[in-house]
Amino acid sequence: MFEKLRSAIKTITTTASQRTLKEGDTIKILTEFELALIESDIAPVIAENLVKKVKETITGTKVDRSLDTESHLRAHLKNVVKNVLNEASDLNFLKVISEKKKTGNLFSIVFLGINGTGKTTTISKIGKLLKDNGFSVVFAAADTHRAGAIEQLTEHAKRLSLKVVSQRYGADPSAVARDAILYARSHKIDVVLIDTAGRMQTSKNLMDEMTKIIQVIEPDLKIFVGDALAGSDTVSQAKEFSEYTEFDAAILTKIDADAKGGAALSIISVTGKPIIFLGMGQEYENLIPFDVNNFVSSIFDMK
Ligand SMILES: Nc1nc2c(ncn2[C@@H]2O[C@H](COP(=O)(O)OP(=O)(O)O)[C@@H](O)[C@H]2O)c(=O)[nH]1
Ligand SMILES: [Mg+2]
Repeated sequence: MFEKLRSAIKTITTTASQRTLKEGDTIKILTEFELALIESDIAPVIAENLVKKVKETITGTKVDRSLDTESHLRAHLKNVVKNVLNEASDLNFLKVISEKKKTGNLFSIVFLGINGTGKTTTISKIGKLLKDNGFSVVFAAADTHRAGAIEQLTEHAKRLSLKVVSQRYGADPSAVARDAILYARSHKIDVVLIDTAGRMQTSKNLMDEMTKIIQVIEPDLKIFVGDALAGSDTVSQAKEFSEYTEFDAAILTKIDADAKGGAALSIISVTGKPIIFLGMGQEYENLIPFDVNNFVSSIFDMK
């Protein structure tokens, strides 16, 4: 996982340790580090900020070369990255849902993101996860634009033995979502998962549509779904969606397909919102909780 980012960090720290460190060398190493971060899909402004922080913490600390410059440098970088990640808000997904359930009220989640990032697939995975954890679930097929979108969600619902609420193509997505909420209330369902249409970055109509769904439904959670493979594009989508919809958390998909890893760090840093799950493939089980410590270890700790 995140092999590219991991090997960039390894290269930099190893190179650094093989040099006889002189004044000025740190700057050179840090510049190389910054470039490596950017190549691993970390947004330039974040890379710069990280390097600045490393510079601040490393200045004045004495590197005992006989000890191990490499681990010294790596430990610094690791701390800085960890602190950045820990600045984001926190969300215990299953816990917040379970707490709402105890009050006897319905929990609704809207999934947002552009076409093809994995929203529908992720909703199915979440549907299975919730079902396995004892929650009753209904899907709302509120992507009424994309050909095949309703059938795709319906097929997943069938396989998972879950109910899907849908209307015809072209129907008002807010109306579909509202229908699903009414259905869930009258059937005492715990959670409604609302699929939405992907917004092309230029299409204001679709963005307005998302805003309308959010206003009508007032969901308990708004989750942004981003494709890790799209790297820096995903970071700018996250930024834009965050500004328009103020989403609560993100899920990054396609991590299995050799994603570089920088997008994860950038999204958290840019939006201040946590990543709660990683999509690791096309099967229902291929969804793992995102954990800051694991992420940081997977990048920094040498095996
Ligand atoms: N490898 C991989 N493919 C995924 C993952 N999540 C979704 N996909 C695939 O990405 C494509 C688009 O997914 P879809 O859920 O339809 O995206 P949507 O347009 O956002 O609803 C499909 O072919 C999915 O099977 C993942 O975690 N890993
Ligand atoms: Mg879809």
